[in-house]
Amino acid sequence: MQESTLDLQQRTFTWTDLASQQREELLQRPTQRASAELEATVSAIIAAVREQGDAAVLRYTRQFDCPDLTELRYPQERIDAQVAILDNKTRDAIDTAYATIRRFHAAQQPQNLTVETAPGIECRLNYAPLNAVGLYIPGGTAVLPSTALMLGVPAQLAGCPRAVLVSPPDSNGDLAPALMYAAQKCGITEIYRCGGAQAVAALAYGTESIGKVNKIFGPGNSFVTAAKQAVSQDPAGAAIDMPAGPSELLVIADANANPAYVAADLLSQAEHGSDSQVILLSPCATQITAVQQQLYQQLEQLSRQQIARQALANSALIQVADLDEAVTISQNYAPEHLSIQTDNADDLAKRLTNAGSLFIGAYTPESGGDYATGTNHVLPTYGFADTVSSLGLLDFYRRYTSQKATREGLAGLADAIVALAEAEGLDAHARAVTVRLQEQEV
Ligand code: HSO
Ligand code: ZN
Repeated sequence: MQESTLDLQQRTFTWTDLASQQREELLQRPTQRASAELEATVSAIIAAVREQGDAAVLRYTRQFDCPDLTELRYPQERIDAQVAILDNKTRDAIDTAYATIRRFHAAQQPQNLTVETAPGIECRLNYAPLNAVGLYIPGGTAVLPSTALMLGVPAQLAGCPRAVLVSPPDSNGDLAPALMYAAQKCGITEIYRCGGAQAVAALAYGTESIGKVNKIFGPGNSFVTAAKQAVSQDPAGAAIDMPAGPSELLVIADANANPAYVAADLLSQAEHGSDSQVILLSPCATQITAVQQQLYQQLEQLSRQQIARQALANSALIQVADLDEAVTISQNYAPEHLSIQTDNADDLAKRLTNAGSLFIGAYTPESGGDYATGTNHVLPTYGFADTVSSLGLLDFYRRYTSQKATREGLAGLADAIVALAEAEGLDAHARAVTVRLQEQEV
């Protein structure tokens, strides 16, 4: 898209002027490439990986990433060599981010529970770390070592016995030094050089060199997302963290917000991808005009301005009647990230529950949470934030229960169990209780 074609005035609306269908269209996410064609391509890739294992994964990786790759596993000497060349500034930044993310996630450690639900009946809720987790780190237009921390830190804290990292290599067959350092901090040594649907299939079903995992985490492009969906629906495949889509940010700003901050935040999500979506809700027309000007000005300084421009073309600057209307719209849209830049940001935040993560007040840029405040940046998109949680330590555990009854405990519940079994017409259920209580106590 050319510079001249971005007309922000055309992306500016007044909510009360819009008919309900227009409102719906405006807040629709950019269409995902979940076409029949995409699904067919992905299922062909998955089938090839299941049939041919490493040979198929290597073939796709040579085709898309590194023409001469002969081995998927990234050898430890090359990992160490990459870590050794990382500059100190990035190393220190990763150390800082690792510490805050670890602090926030360590506090989420689940506690097993034991409850005596009736005399002689003990019920337990137990948490067990997932046995093998696959961490997908996208390649493509930006290398994201921060995502390795967001997935690797909770995997490490949960004590998952196996944590495997996959990421598409560069054309020399290498993975970025910062990514390797982040992996090393998280204690990840099992690293494979592959990406896309082929990497997801390899993790889900296993190949000669890549052992199967139980659950696959991490964001990716539309091929990765479609592959994750497909393998999660197959009992022989693997579970997934959440349906992930393009980045989203909704900002609520009042007249006193700083338009330079608001624009900078909108651009920080717009630069992720041309399918990112950013939305501004403000009751103040002057604020919206000032944000428009800032967007044009700041765009000029961005290395990824073409991407940001395309994302802005999908986005909306909306004048609302008041902050109550902004709350209603935001709750309905359920954004991945929600930034509140208003005088009463804390109060407003209490009413804004449908979002992956909230960024409260003028000094909390969304990018802070992307890297270093400590919250997880893997968040539900596409409006799933009204039911799906942001990624956390618990996602690396499974929960299961146990119960133990004494003879007296069973006797105390016997009438209830037998009556319910009879009400359901399930005689054997009732008998499993009565047979025990008929016997003489030994
Ligand atoms: N904002 C992204 C995460 C990220 N940002 C990684 C920078 N690096 C999630 O929507
Ligand atoms: Zn980001």
